[in-house]
Amino acid sequence: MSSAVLQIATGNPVKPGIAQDRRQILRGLTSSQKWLSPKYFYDKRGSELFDQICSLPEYYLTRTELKLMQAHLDEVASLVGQRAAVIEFGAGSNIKVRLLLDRLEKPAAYVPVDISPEFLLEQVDSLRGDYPDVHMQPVFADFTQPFDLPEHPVMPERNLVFFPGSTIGNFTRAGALEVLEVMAAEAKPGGALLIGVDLQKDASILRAAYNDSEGVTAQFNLNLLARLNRELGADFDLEKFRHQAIYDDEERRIEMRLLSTRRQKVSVAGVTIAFAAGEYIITEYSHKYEPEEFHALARRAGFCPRRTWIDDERLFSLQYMTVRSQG
Ligand code: AVJ
Repeated sequence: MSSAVLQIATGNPVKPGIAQDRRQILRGLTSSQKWLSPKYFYDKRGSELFDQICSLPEYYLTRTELKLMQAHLDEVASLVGQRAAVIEFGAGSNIKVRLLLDRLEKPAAYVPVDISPEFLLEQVDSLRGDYPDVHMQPVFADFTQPFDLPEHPVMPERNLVFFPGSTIGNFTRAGALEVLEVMAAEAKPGGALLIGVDLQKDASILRAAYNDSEGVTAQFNLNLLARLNRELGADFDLEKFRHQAIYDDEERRIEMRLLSTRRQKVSVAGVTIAFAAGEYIITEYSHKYEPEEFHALARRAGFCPRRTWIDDERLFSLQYMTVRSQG
């Protein structure tokens, strides 16, 4: 096969960039509490900065998850069995999918699901040559809503939904339940989920992870404004905004903000947005769970937790669960 055919699951035309998200972006910026979705972080520059974050000494998430995967994927493979279709929510890190496909027994298909057509094609093109027997079928969709799965030339034994990186933490607890419900519906009875979930821990460790000493996370956060300047013709002055990441004890989450250091007006896609001095835009939540709390949430979504692997420092968890059969 030459280049990948995109499944259009949303009915929307496939266009790169955020211009078509203008309305959602303006809705957030004109709310009384201003917000922007973290899904817009990942343009080319944002993805480069995120890669840098992943190798920061303070950012324990990625390396701990990779260690857990290295140590336990053989067990995952024996639980999953032969000819699984791997459905990845978000076209994420190449390294993690490769680790998984390398360990699974005769995987039948790989289906990344993402809102970015560029990332989908890149992901699949970089894997295709190395996994000639795995049917690669990217799906262009917003995975927070149910979507149709493609057919495969080899009938998979079961679906394995893969959602690494604790991206589930971006959602509120209520939102995470909904995403888990979509995953259970996509995995289907007999299917399974392998998910990375970041754990509650000492707030000082969490604050350091999102306020790194090199300021990479600050650049990552501020790049969101640079992206609105580039793609929506906004005129944010990046010198007049500051990165902030606080830990909210009650909600058990990191909250990332872009704080206006003065009273100012900004134009976004032709709309004027006023900021008071000290007013901020919420750009990301990163929720932290106790393992049992996440199990309870997963059970409500129709999963049966089977295995949870946690590192010795109790920083991060890798969880394997199966879809509960009806009744
Ligand atoms: C990719 C959503 C898991 O919440 O830790 C890293 C993104 N934001 N540093 C996270 C992120 C700031 C990350 N996730």
